[in-house]
Amino acid sequence: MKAKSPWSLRVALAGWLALSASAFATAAEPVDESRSDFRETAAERDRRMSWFREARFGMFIHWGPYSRLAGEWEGKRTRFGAEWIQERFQIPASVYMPLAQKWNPSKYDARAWVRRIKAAGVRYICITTKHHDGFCLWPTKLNDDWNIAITPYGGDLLKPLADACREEGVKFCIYHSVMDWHHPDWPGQSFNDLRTGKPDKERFKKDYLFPQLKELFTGYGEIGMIWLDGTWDKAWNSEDGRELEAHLRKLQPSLVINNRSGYKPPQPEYGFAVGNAYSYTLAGDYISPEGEIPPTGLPGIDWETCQTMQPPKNWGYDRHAKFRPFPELLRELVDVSSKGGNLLLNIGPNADGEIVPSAADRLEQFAAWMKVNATAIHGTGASPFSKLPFKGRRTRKPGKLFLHVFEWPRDGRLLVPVSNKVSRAYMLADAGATPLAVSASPAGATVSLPAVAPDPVVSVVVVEIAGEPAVLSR
Ligand code: FHN
Repeated sequence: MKAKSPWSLRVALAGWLALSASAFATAAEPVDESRSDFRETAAERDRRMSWFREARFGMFIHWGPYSRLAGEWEGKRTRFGAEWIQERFQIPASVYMPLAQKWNPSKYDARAWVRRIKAAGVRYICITTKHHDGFCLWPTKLNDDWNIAITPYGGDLLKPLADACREEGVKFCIYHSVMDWHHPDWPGQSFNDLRTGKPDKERFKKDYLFPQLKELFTGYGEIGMIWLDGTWDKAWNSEDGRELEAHLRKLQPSLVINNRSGYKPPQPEYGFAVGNAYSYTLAGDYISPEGEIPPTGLPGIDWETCQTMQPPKNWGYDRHAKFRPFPELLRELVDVSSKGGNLLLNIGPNADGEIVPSAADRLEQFAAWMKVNATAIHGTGASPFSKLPFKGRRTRKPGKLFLHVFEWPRDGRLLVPVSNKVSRAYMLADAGATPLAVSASPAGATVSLPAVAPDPVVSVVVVEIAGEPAVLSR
């Protein structure tokens, strides 16, 4: 696809915003009542989205009966998508169900999970309530054979997490797959060799999907965001997605909804090549690029890159797959933040309910970095620069630029291409904020750096300026 100027994206976006007038109508704009009775002004939307935009860093949790298999079935490996193992090896329900019936996450300690994840600087947790295999992590009343109540654990895996999130001040969010390989009425791909009768989509929506969502939105306190998924099956269409969004808006008007309900209004061209077009669908409240980061920020569009720690695309725990190195994960968080997006980084707990050591280790490294540098991530805005004369990224807050330096300049000098007067510059890691020397030139402000970078992966230089950054084109 020929790269288009950001201008074309803005024009297309204006069209999309006008089309979705019913989502955030101002008094003057007409409202398309057919879509839903959900109405909000742009200011109300900004207030509803504010926690999400401030957060910058969320944690995805993929957990289910597939975690018992951990990417291996009868000696064969999935290679990717450990949570898709039932599909990879075409395991019928009659064989897969006894697996779940033995699942006992006896070491599950939701409070310990949340504390460890919160320490890593994560502001919201999004757990799979039900993935494609249809297994429900809560004791739903809407099926009696495919939920946590049928396991030796017997309790509710969601409630302790929702409670711990609330007590620790972390937003509780949920992932919910529409696609359901188990339910007899799901009209798409199924592995339920035990089901009888003919699938019926309307019955699936009215008697299962919608009432289950009501269970979740009335039984676990306020839910920050829902991460819908599994709506690419041709059995599910845009009108189904619109209905699903409208149902959710009625259940909780404050909810943030991702873009994967299946609803697909007319789409803009982004002006750059995307890997997974489904994840870039412009719908709901934000787009969810999967395993990829937009090349530039997307002004006017809320977005969140979701990413695994165990490539390629292992969201459920895979006992064999390697974990991505921490430096790569941290620089990804910085890159996403510098472009005004969020990172939803995934962990796959093991069958016993433990955060496996390799994941725990990376959370600890995030915690150590965030303890010093969190202010350069949380609540920051996108960088005002299109490119920088050093290897790194930049985020900003009013009156402050945070320069995240990946490679420490050999000459010890950091050029900041702004014409603003710099009132102060210092290392964020320096508790005493010892002022660094700054010299002005037509190219911008040059900061003299300490001889050694305070952090081996990302060191943050704070540059305080008056007013909006006046960027010097490079
Ligand atoms: O098929 C799922 C996959 O298992 C995983 O949940 C990811 C997370 O972004 N979403 C779907 C693939 O796009």
